[in-house]
Amino acid sequence: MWELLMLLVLSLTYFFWPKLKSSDVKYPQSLPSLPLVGSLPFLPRHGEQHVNFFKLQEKYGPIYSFRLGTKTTVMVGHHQLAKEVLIKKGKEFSGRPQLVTLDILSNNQKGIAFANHRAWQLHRKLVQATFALFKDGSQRLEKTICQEISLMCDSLTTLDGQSINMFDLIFLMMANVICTICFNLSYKLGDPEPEIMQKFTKGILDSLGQETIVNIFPVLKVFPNKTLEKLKKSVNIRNELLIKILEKYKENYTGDSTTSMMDILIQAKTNYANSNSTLLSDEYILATMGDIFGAGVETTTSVILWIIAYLLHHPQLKKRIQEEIDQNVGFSRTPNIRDRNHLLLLEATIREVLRIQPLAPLLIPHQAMVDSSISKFAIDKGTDVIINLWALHHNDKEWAQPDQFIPERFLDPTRSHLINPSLSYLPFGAGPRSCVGEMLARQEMFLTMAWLLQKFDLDVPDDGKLPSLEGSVKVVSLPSAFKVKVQIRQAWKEAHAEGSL
Ligand code: STR
Repeated sequence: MWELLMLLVLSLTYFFWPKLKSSDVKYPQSLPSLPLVGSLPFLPRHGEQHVNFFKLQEKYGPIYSFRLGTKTTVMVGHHQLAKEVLIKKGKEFSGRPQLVTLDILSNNQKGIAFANHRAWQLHRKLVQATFALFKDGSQRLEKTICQEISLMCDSLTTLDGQSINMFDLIFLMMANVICTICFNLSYKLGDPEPEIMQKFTKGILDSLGQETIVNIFPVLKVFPNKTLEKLKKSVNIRNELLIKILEKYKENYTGDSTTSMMDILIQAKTNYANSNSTLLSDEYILATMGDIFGAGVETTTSVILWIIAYLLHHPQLKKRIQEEIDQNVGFSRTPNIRDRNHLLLLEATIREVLRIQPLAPLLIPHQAMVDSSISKFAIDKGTDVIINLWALHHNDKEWAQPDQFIPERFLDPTRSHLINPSLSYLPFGAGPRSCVGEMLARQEMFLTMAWLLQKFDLDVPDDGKLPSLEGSVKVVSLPSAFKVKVQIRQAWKEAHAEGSL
């Protein structure tokens, strides 16, 4: 109410006229636009944003723009244009827009995901250095992941035959992998910390998912706003927990070895003492930790639930993946990362889930750092550029029956190797802003599903209720809650009963 009132007052005092553009420069076609409110009245209000923006391509083509307040946003929905933005001109478009909500989350553009230049570059490098620690041939990443999956499988064994929502167990597992990488720390089922983590993550996602007009008219943030309050509260709870972990880590820190992201960040702070020290203050470290935690837990938890949801809809496919596991791995050992070369149907299924249900359907918005162009269109410095990944993944010229779930499209006709059926596929983005955790995520998805399907049958509960395949997008595409009937596989029981192991 306050917001609307203020809007009215503002519209009487201010007039934001669309920018006058010189006639010889060609800009992407724009949706209609009015003073002050811009294209807001012309944007569809119902349904999923990414689907609406995709539909607008029918009228406006694969690149078009709209105005909100004083800002111009360009929407890109074709892979060639998307790659020009993300890769070819990746540096020019590597900025991030400043939004009131994201400023709260990132403590004014600190961290990685929503940070702008200097902070982002340094912290991205340090996170990459952390992942390199786990890539050193010692298979540390694989061991960490497998240890957590093994604990999850133990918990599932005690629930044999029951229909459960697997969210809590998967969330705990993913949180533990990330906490091991960041702090050499993990939690047990029932510990208070994972519960706190679930709560603040939900609070952050719920409030980010809410359209809030302060992102368009930042002056309105001086008025009471429930969404912003909820976001601030959740971010504070997160920071309190992370500060506690950080302090404890520092107490025990000796500097003798480098095994976690905290070690890397503390060492960088010492090494760069003069030049970059403000960029490595506790506030910056906290923001990076928050990003890595949020990105590492929420995305992989959702994607595993999506994979399971699709398998419940396609029980024959699940059976075929299990046969593939039985033939290539058997029951005498657990799956490992080298099995990725053999469990092709499982790998194809993961790729297809990432296609049909991209985790970040609009990626994270980019911003032009300099005057630039996309194809023949001029893009002014400061313009926001959004890549509609959903449009890329659902383009019917690139994908046969794009709305159908067909994992086999990622296999050659003889089903003996994986293929890239289309260039219109960027589940982890691309270029300088691409996902830093891709390798971790791919290992987590593969190993979790291989272990689960080796030992368990995942079926629709006795009430016959199938999971919904329509998620809700709150930055990340989240599946609705659903139950799975978890049963230890007969074949697994028999193999173990024979004492053949
Ligand atoms: C999830 C909730 C949270 O507690 C913190 C974050 C910050 C990083 C975000 C993450 C979020 C959602 C998924 C993001 C990630 C950065 C990269 C990742 C947006 C909001 C993706 O692009 C999928």
